Amino acid sequence: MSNAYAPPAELAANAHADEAKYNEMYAASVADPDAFWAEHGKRIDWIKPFTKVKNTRFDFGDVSIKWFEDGTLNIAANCIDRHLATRGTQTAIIWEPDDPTAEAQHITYQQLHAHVCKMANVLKDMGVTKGDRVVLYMPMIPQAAYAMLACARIGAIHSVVFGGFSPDALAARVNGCDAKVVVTADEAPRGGRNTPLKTNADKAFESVTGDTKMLVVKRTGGDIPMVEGRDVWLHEAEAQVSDECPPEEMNAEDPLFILYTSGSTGAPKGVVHTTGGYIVYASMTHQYVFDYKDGDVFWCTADVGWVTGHSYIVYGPLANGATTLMFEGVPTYPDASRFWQVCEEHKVNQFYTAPTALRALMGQGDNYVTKCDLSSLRILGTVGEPINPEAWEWYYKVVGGSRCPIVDTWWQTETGGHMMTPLPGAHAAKPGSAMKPFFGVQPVVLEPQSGEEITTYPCEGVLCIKDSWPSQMRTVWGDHERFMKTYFSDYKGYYFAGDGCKRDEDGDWWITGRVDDVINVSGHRMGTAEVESALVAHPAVAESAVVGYPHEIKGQGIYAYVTLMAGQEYTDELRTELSNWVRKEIGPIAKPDLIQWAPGLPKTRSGKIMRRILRKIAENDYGALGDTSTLADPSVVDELIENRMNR
Ligand code: 6R9
Repeated sequence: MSNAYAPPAELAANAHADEAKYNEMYAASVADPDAFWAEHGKRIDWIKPFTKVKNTRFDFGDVSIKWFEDGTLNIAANCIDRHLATRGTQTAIIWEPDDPTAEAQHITYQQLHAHVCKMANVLKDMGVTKGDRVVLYMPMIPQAAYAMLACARIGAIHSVVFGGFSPDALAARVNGCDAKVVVTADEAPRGGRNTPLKTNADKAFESVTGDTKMLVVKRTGGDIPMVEGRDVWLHEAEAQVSDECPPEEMNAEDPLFILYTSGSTGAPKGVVHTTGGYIVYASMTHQYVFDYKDGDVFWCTADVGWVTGHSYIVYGPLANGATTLMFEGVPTYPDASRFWQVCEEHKVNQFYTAPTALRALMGQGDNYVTKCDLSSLRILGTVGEPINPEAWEWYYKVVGGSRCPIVDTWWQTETGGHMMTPLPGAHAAKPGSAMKPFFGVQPVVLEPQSGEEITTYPCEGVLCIKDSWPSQMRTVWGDHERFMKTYFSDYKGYYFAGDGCKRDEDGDWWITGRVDDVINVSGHRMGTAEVESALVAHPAVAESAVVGYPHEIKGQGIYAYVTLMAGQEYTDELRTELSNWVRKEIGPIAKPDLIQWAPGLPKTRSGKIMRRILRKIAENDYGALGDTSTLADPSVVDELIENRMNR
């Protein structure tokens, strides 16, 4: 039995939900989802109120997910306009720039309204109308949030591409959704260095096939070329437009955004989220999971390029009238105290980050934390990957002073919001456990082969979800077949998350990691197939197989086995070249940590690479290689073991 950390009594007594309330609300949410969500759907301002609540089918071949389908609303109006009367002068966004000596900005709800309306009018002037796609390739600056909300205001669908992605990756996403405009900035400062976003976007545009325009934010003032007739400076265009822009009336099921994410096969998928269910669920989880109260300062350290930034920097907090902190920098610049200094300076109440950042900071020593005044902190959160108990305990004791409950939130790009997590006032959290499903979420453990539900516990198996929740993804952009095949074909009648899980003797949930060919590097999802296709795109490479291996800081590292073309020499220079090549093809987050030359790869007689074996070799776990009798040539395994890379 692992340790469990109960919330302080006072916190539990004042929380939105204590244990009894959680139990009561959870029971109601699964007993009668229609009634439960009809009630909680009211947390949002509807233009035309919904009369229908849930209309969802998980039948493979006929998957259809609709929530609040006859209601209409506008998300930007919910995140901004409806707060103006009561909190117009309250800070909506605190922006903390990369440079610690530069002044933070406080943007009020009134100011947010003006900024968003102006950007919306600029986008309209550039020809963007309801349903058009707009790609954002942005630094972590307030304009990233303005652009998302500006799209929401006029009914355009945004697709944020992480600023660390390469020009090729950007071009694929711009073409993938046929974007009308790409919003970017001259440069993105991070950790004291500037990423040349506009230059990257220019390179991407060499392979953009549509008639796409570029809207450019001046962030650093760096010298960048503008293309006449294609590129527009935001500050120039904004000077020409009004700061009023009426919000478009959107149907609950109109798409809000597309976010590309990695899967086990093929190119990244465009995950589609819609309007009504998404905002109901994002705002409700933000309120309950972080026990958000009026006046709190909430900080989620994610980048807006990931779903966490969408739901818990922008949409959830702003729908709740919160003060949300946006940080441009990195945890270790100028030193390992940055996070904690920002918490002290802005009196942060809820702090939400990734285990990989905690592991990196933990290694730098406690003094970076303890020299800061962290007494404002009330709730801590983690997301993105499993957290190891050591990092959890460090977070709890050193950062939280053993006062602050930790919410370990399991969810995905596809789920739109938190799926399993302790509620801070309700559950005695166990380090490493995602504990309990959020309201309306019905997780099940399936036996991986038979697909049978395991109802006894403790147990272990694959994690599936039995019924829909409001912020579930609706489809893959332009490919509903792929949506059904990816999530509903392995285990019929269920949403298959791609993760494995355990349920312990108390019925608490533990996520054990991906069971597919997706690896999780520093909390970022990487399809091994994507890295492989980048490698084989190099002229010297004949074949490659990529797997994850345990990495102390990153959680998982990228281990690539590479077979070269006949006649190519296996040299250290080429190894470095290939690493840099992947970096260029996809982005720095995909750069392999280790490349092992593999003149032969273990294959079945039908030619299928046996990744299970490659994973074991990368993990240094030869005792568990399992059955190798189906290999076409078992001797390649010995050779790979002999030459495996040290880590
Ligand atoms: C929100 C986000 C999703 C994958 C998911 C799982 C892993 C996320 C986790 C976690 C264990 C947690 N994951 N949170 N694993 N405990 N608290 O991260 O979305 O980028 O789509 O990644 O991340 O493997 O399937 P996304």
